[in-house]
Amino acid sequence: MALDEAQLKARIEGAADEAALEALRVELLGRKGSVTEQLKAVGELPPAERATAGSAANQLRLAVQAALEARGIALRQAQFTQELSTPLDLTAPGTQPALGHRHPASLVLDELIELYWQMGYQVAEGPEVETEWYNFEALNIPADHPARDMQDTFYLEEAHLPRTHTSGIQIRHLELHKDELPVRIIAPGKVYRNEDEDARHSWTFHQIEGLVVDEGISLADLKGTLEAMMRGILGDQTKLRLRSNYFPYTEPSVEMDATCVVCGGTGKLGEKDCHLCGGSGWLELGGAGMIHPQVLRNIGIDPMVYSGFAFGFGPERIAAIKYGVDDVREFWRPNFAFLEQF
Ligand code: FA5
Repeated sequence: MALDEAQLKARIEGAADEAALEALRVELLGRKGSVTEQLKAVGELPPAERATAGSAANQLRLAVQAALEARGIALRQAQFTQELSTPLDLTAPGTQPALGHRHPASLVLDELIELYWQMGYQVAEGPEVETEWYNFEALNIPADHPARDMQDTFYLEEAHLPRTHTSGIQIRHLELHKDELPVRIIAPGKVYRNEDEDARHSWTFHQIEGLVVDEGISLADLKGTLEAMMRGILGDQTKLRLRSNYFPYTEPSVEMDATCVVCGGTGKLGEKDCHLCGGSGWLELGGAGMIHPQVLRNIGIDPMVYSGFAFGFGPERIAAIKYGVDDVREFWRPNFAFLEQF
């Protein structure tokens, strides 16, 4: 039976909402819809009737499509007008977007930068992918030197590597500023090593490098600077110790330790050795020393006139002490319950 166009249009115009309109679209124009069926039936008519019936069925399909579209627009407009006329409740509570926050290593770095800034230091930066020259050779560590084993890493193409420490920034900065001495900088950044990870070692961590070059700089200046920094960031209750050490780019060299946060400096937890400090009672925070004369010569600075000191600290170790964290690997795990405490 032929469908009545006027009747169909009336039904479409009476659709109360978009869901009813969609149901009607399926009923009429869907794969088994009545308008679709009427179009399909044209092919079964005697050839003489096909042209007239086909054109009528097609016209009906177009009219139904246009009516569906027009009703859709009218329904959406009505909804929009209604939304606009609904009064806005300005007192309704808003939805608070979740804000990120600083990572504990960044908090410590920011505090250190502030402390050094007060002491007159400037912040310098260097690339995370470093050349062998700046990471090792300019620091008095040639290719065959056993000191390379202290900082194992993987190599990229053409003598480049993810930097193993921030000490290359000393060289980069001095090359640029050797004619503007004295210099006083700190250089914070991320570093990478091939480490057997444990509670004190992760394979990605931060360092903050310090460098001072001037006439008449001595080990006493270095010691005073380190103590001022440690008191500033960890408070007077933390005990510090300097012990002699070896770095190819400083002479003499020292290592700086603070009392372990987990065992309180005893090295023991009950009968067992403390898992964080390994039983020593101390936590190594950084290395330092007076810049080796050869390093100054490599850059073109006369070591008979100028001397200086450098140091490099691990902010994660400082954060571990400051916040009582017993495993530095936590800082690099995607553990929000842990990170959101800071
Ligand atoms: C150095 O990297 C020297 N470049 C430091 C230095 C600078 C010496 C300037 C002299 C002059 P070391 O490998 O000890 O030294 O690392 C320095 C500090 O980085 C350590 O004391 C520790 O706090 C931190 N650190 C080292 N390895 C790791 C690690 N795998 N995970 C977390 N922190 C680390």
